[in-house]
Amino acid sequence: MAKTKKVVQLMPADIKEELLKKYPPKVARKRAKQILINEATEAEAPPEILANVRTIPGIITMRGCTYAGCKGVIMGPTRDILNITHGPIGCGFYSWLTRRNQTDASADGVNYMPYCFSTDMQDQDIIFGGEKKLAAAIQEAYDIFHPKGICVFATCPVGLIGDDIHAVSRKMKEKFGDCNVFAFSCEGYKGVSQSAGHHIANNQVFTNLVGENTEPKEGKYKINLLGEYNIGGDGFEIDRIMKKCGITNISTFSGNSTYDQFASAQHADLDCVMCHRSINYVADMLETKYGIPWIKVNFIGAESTAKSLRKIAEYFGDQELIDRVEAVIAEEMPEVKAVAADVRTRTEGKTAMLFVGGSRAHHYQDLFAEMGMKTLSAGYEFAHRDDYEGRQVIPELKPDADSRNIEEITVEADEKLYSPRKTPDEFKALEDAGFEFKHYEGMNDQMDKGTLIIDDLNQYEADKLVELLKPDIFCAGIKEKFSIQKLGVPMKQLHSYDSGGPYAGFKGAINFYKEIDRLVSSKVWSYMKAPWQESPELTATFVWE
Ligand code: CFM
Repeated sequence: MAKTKKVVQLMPADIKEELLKKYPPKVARKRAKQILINEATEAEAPPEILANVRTIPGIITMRGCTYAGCKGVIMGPTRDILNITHGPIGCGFYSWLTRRNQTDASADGVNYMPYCFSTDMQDQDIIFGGEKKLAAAIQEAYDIFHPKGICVFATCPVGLIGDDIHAVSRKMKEKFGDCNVFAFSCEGYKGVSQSAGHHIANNQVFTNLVGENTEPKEGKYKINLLGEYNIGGDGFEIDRIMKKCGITNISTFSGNSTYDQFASAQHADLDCVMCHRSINYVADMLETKYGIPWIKVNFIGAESTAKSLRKIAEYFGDQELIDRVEAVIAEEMPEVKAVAADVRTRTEGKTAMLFVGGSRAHHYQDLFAEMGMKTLSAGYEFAHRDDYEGRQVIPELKPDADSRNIEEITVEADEKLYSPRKTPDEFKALEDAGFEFKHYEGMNDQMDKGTLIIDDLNQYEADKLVELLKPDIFCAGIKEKFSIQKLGVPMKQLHSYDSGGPYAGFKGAINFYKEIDRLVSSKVWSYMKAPWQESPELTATFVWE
């Protein structure tokens, strides 16, 4: 795309029509429900978005699979649980170390992150069954490493041939006696996206691990950080700030996490949920079983970080903590503000598009706003309606054949371990003062009227959107990176952060401002022209055109 002047006067409805124009009618009808013109600020009933449904075959989606959500996202960042992929080697290899979830093994030196464990299934295993091979792999891993826990992950062929990975794991667990072995039926095709894999992983962790360590944990203000995966060291920066405030993080689900952290989660007095999509139901289960209340937090953006810290302090209600949090904010903010003021001279008024996973397309809008940048369009790959429209829609969500495929576990209050963290009066006083428990307003609420919110954006639509709206930066993942850059627009990966980060917390905000400033101020991509853009040698039309 040649460098073009910005003459974007298109109405959102025109853009939507333009995106749908090339589709066959049936496809267009379905996609139309996933492309929303945001009117939530004025309309009486905010429009509904279609989300968490299967991608239409043939469309090049940005999504990943259920195995990716289970093994890669939730269990991948754990450092002392040994994760074995039961399947052909590709699934293990491509889910190994590509997500940039960082670990620090300095405490005890145990870190399985650099290893890729796979049963390396071959044709004969698919034909005759792979259970023996799996048992041998678990045995070998145990003999070499003696880990506290071994997790087994099913890939597509395992489900198709019917290997009973749970029975094998149970047998090995009994045999070892000192190693917790459990498995996940997270075949790639099991759900519509990686979101199903999160659910499968979290259910098993909750059932097989949480609550196991009954030894009390030290700390005056004890929290769990749920849904933080330490991409590019985000979790390290959040931990640094927590420590400075005197808040004890008992367990992070699951960035740089350990077996013992999961096993001790019930000792926390507050659950703080970062990524709502991947874990909100665990927060609910922890509350039901142990009595730990939960709040939504966001450490992406300096202002959001400050707000989240204040919220935690308000919950504990201790003046000492409230003062400490204010002191930390006062100490950290001046540098953040100085960098923001500098970059703003170049970033103010610039525009962004964000199409990421199930949470970041929302959270990162705060960082862009701090730089004076406007989000033109955004969407999630695999979030559910509540991540767009807010948690109040949860009772309306109807289960379909795909969601019914994912186990829902029922949790009850633990006879011994359940204890309410505050009295009903204390809860009421907090709520009367405007404190919100279990609250997430979703992405749409924050976005301007008339912006386009698009679920499960695909490659065709991404290219079209960029062509029509010409944002100053496009944020998505590696699959989108090069096609966007070829359109002359800078692209920032918000999954892996390219090679950057951390972007969470105060120091992270500074890193992000500088990185985005560098990207939007550079003209290099707009100077490029691919040979076929100058002299196309082949043109074609679709059969239905
Ligand atoms: Fe949550 Fe994530 Fe995300 Fe996610 Fe992910 Fe990720 Fe993501 Mo990539 S858990 S939903 S499945 S915040 S790997 S750390 S960046 S798509 S927006």
